Amino acid sequence: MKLPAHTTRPALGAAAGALTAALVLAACGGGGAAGGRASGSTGAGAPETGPGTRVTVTETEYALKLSRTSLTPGTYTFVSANHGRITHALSIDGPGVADARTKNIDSGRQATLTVTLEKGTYDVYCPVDGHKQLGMDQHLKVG
Ligand SMILES: [Cu+2]
Repeated sequence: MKLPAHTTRPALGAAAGALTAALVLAACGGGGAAGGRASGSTGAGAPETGPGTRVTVTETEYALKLSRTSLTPGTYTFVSANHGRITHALSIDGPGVADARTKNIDSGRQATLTVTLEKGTYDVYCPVDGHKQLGMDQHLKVG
């Protein structure tokens, strides 16, 4: 009985990959109205969606806007939406988090970054060349 399941392992791996891609696409497609809390209950093992409390980061040229700038210690999933016209990304640096970053985010897309924050001050910025210096830089207090 177990043999057939064993032989399908590569196919299952591919299916999991496709599922992850589908989830990412779904996240990019909007549909925020359906409610963000549902996505965490799928248990599909997709770390991209993240288990943490959501914090929204809106990116434009050249600014970052966080939905919250004061947090308590814990795990957070930063949902970074690029509302600008050029490519951005999101990076977080601080206690226990060393320059964690999303992949590059094209205009109109979004990406998530899950980190565990401790007490302290974190630097939330865009790691794309020069953008931090141009103003895509925010401090986040955790305490
Ligand atoms: Cu940028």
